[in-house]
Amino acid sequence: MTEILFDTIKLNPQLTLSNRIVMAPLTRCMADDDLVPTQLMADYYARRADSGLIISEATIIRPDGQGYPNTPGIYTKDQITGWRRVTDAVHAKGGKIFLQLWHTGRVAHPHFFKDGEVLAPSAERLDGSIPRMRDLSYVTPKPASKSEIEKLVEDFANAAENAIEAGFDGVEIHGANGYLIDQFLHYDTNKRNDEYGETPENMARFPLAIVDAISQRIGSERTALRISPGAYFNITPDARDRQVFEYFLAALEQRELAYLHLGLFDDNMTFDFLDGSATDFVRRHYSKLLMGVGGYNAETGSQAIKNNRFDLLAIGRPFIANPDYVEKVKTGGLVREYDESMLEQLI
Ligand code: FNR
Ligand code: 8K6
Repeated sequence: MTEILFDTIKLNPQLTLSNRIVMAPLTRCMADDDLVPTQLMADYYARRADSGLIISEATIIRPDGQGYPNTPGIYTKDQITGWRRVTDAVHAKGGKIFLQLWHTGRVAHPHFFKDGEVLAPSAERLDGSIPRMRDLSYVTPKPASKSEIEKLVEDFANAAENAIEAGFDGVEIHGANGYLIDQFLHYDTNKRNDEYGETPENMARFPLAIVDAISQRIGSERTALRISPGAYFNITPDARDRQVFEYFLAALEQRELAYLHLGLFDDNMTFDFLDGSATDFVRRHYSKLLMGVGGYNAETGSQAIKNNRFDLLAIGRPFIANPDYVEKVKTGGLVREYDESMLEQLI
């Protein structure tokens, strides 16, 4: 039934995955106070090295990208050294690992960094406050200037280069879940009237500039991207977003990325303006390697691959609960149910 998950799959000429089960990126807030990955994190990732690919927890490209406590970074020497410990541990067990590159945009909070402002496409404040830090309400961001946008592109590329120096097999750009890149792609958060706003071509300009700058720096075959065409987290959907994503996906189709990944918590969710699920929308507009996610188990994920909805299956919460998830799928072992209390510890 689930044999299809154990097919090998080629991401690029140099990288073949031993199976199609991918560990989804999972923020755990366990880096040290300098945002350096710890030995406990290296051990945690190494225990999951038998997945076809691990995608690291979202990792900030620079200080003003931070929106949650103790999320790791990839912009200091110590952070690169800390991540090297993780990639060595994963590689020693035969695994492959990509780093997820993150800037939270308007979801950032000045509580976490000393200098600089909260940057976003437009001065549109997110309602609410930081999970588990409820006294920290979100602030009204400053619309990024053209030179600030160019600097952000440069810093994403520098972070990708640092990831390669730290031993990663590639990077996944976090363009999903309502963070900075996604904020440019939706009308709810992008009210600009310059060359970064108003039309699909303009709204896709910053995301594509990041994809291209990183591809140029480390190779497009080591560059991947996660997107959320259907806004569902940190952003309100707008029917006009469809045209933005149609334009964006056509442009991505012209590039040779390692894979494209849906940003979703639940793939049963449908969006009227996308005529159904975000996954099926992307599949119709993009023909290359696609990673699905959101509420799957091995059986439903295998079925979705057989039905040609996507090619690779990312698994999130079950991997938090089961370090030996892949082995359990292979042998029919009992998969432990995830619950939120498991976030307190790295098992
Ligand atoms: C997430 N998710 C997530 N996504 C992402 O792109 N970067 C991240 O750092 C995180 N962090 C994160 C933390 C926690 C605790 C959860 C539960 C989720 C989303 C995750 O990658 C995945 O899309 C969802 O969990 C849905 O997949 P599952 O859990 O249903 O298999
Ligand atoms: C992407 C980084 C997230 C960092 C926070 C860590 C805790 C996440 C816990 C899960 C949050 C669930 C949000 C579900 C949104 C679905 C809305 C329909």
